[in-house]
Amino acid sequence: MKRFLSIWMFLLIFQPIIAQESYIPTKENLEARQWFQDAKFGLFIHWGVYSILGDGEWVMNNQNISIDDYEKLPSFFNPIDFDADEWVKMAKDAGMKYITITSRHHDGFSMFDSQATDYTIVKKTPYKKDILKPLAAACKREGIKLFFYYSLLDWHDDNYFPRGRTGTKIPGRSDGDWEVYIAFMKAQLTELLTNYGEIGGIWFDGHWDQKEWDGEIFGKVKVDWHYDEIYKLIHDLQPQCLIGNNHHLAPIEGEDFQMFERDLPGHNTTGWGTDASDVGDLPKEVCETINGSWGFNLKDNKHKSEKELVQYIVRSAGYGSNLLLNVGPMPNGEIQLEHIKSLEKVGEWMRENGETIYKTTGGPVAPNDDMAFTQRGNTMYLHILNDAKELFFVENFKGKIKSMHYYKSKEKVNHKISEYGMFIEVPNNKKDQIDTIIEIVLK
Ligand code: JFZ
Repeated sequence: MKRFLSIWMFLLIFQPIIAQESYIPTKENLEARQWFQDAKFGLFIHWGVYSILGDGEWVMNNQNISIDDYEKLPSFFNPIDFDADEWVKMAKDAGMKYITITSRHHDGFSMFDSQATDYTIVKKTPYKKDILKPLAAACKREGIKLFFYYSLLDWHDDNYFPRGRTGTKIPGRSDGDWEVYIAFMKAQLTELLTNYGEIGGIWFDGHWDQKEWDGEIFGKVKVDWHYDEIYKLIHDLQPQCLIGNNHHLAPIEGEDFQMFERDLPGHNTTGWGTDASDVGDLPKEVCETINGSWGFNLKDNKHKSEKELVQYIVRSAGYGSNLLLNVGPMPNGEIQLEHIKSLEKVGEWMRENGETIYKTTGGPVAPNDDMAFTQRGNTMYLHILNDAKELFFVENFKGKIKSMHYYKSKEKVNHKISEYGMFIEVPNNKKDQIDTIIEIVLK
């Protein structure tokens, strides 16, 4: 009896996250994971009625816009210049292999036709059309996989109760029924996995909203997210569909990939990211913004340069990870010109150098400020990312080298291997400002 009690005490205190029980991924799922790992580069799209205000996707929370006021936004949302084919073509030309789009963000507004709520693009906007439908069709035509971002947290629906730690000052929120909310999410996920053909994956976000904050640390999760049922539902409907969750924790059973928000695996740059000890073995995905915002931000001119973008792809790949690069389309449905241009440049680079990125795994040495390694079979690609130095050192380099030459010019690379590692000389006249790639073929 005592033992029985102590188990209950343990469960009460630690409230484990209940995951999809003894999840065994299907063959299709494992193949999809391999495809994902090889894909290396995708387009993230944050688009919703918040785009109208040009102040990011958190505007409802940041400006404490009441539910009543926010509900006026859909009536202005009429993206007459939205062209799914153009978006997909832009992504494809940039070298991206998949698109992840916000089907419903924290504002609770569904950008697709849903029978589970009236708060949708079809029922509340003058546009009246589901945007996921043409996007799914365009992706299918172009061989691009489509993933759906789906927010677990909701600032609009009263049934998202108990409320989390965000959106608490939004006027007009009331109490509701958590179980009804879970049923609502299941109904919507069923729609998303039934009405749009084969879906690459579901990208959950908002788990962290329900962690209790004691003024110093984020403690235990207040609610039961029913991940066991939700993940099972998804895998039952589409076994190949990859599940990821932006909870910043070690993977939970039932998930198929692990994501790192604005962070390289193991770095926890933000301090609230994924701890190094929580980096798992699933395929990885880093996500980052093309400027400084996810949703359209009118005043954000911190557009990343071609060099920054390419180097982030390379560094992510050096960790064996994909990069999911975000754009926030404007309320008219167009993507801003600065971002189209940046993506064109990245595309040019990927066409010339993609062989050193796609279908690679992370190399033998983790990326650092100077370099990153990628590898496929017996070939390693050393990406020199610091153009201010001419001498480089790779600590603990092991492996017997058959040949070592510049990827572009095919010229030989001066190097020396000692018991401590490898010294490499990259003179300025051999350097590429963005990435000097050295191909190393092992014996
Ligand atoms: C989340 C979203 O809130 C954001 O709008 C965007 O979609 C991004 C990709 O993902 O970002 C987070 C994640 C975690 C926290 C805050 C924002 N957090 O732990 O407070």
